[in-house]
Amino acid sequence: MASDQKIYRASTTAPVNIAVIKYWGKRDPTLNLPTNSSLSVTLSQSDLRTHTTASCSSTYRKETPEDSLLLNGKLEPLTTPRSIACLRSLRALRSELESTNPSLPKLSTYPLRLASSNNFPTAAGLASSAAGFAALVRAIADLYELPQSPTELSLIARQGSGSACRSLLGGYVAWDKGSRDDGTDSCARLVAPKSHWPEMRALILVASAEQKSVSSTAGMQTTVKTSGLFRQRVEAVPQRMLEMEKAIREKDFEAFAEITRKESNSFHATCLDTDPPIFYMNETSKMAIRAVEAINKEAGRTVATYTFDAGPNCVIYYLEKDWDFLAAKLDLALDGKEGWSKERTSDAGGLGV
Ligand code: 2P0
Repeated sequence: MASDQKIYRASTTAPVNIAVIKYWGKRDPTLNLPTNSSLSVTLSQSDLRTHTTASCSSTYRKETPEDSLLLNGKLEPLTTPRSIACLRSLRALRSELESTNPSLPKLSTYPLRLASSNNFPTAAGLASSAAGFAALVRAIADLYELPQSPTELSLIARQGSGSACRSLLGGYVAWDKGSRDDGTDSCARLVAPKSHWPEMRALILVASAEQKSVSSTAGMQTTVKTSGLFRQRVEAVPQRMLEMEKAIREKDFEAFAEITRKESNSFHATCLDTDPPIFYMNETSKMAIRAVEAINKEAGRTVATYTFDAGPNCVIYYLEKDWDFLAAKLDLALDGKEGWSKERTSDAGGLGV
């Protein structure tokens, strides 16, 4: 029988998610098991997403026998322990399929080629690793025709980058920290689909597209070791998770907004309490906070809330009905101010999948 010369291919996109209850701290750095549960809102794929094509072929063995990744046009190693963990788990699932159905091509034995691109700055605190690993896992799972659910695949994506597990599901997504040592219950869970709260919108104010100076992985490890505030935070988060889920279930924007901004500020206070301190927000970020606080005060109600990840860029959540008011006031408060890029995304896109 002629050997299989075919090139097998699958493409997918995965969205960015922005946490409103933050993941910060690992109880097991190898398996990426977190010290607290977290919750995020999935952004629209028309605004921020990773596109990934996965292919494999027996013919690749002759050219480049190793697995490879082309990220934004640059060849990157797929030899990090995280990538290896993801590929090993996906190959194991494909291999199971092949052993129960011997007529299937032995894709699990072929070298993999991945080509991935982001339509936003990589590693600038815009959750690029989340979308990146989610797209990698989804693309290979599609290539291998795996029957596993998004929640099951989230266990694999988590090993690539913790926050990636939340990008496999759309809408409002929790990552339950789980209690088992092997991590088999530390996975993503759908809190509500996007359609549950269609008025919700996200706006990103880009303060800097530069790569962050302290990676999340390194930063959170130092925080766990050195911050006293971190221990208080870990105790406070479970109650906040419950309140946030309730706010989302009841579409209570006032409560959603309050928890979101307090949680962001608690996370950044913990970063500051780390030794040496970690500064993700800058003066430009603080300008955005003051602007949102002033806009809410002027409106006499909560029109918008803000959150910052491991970087200076600001994500503002608001309801569609308030866009005209918010946009006009933000323009007044921020336009022309030093440090702000005029670039704004997601203002009309709403939330994803
Ligand atoms: C989050 N962040 O919940 C929080 C908020 C940053 C601040 O998840 O080491 O890139 O790859 O598991 O997922 C960033 O952490 O870290 C993150 P690793 P990851 O979105």
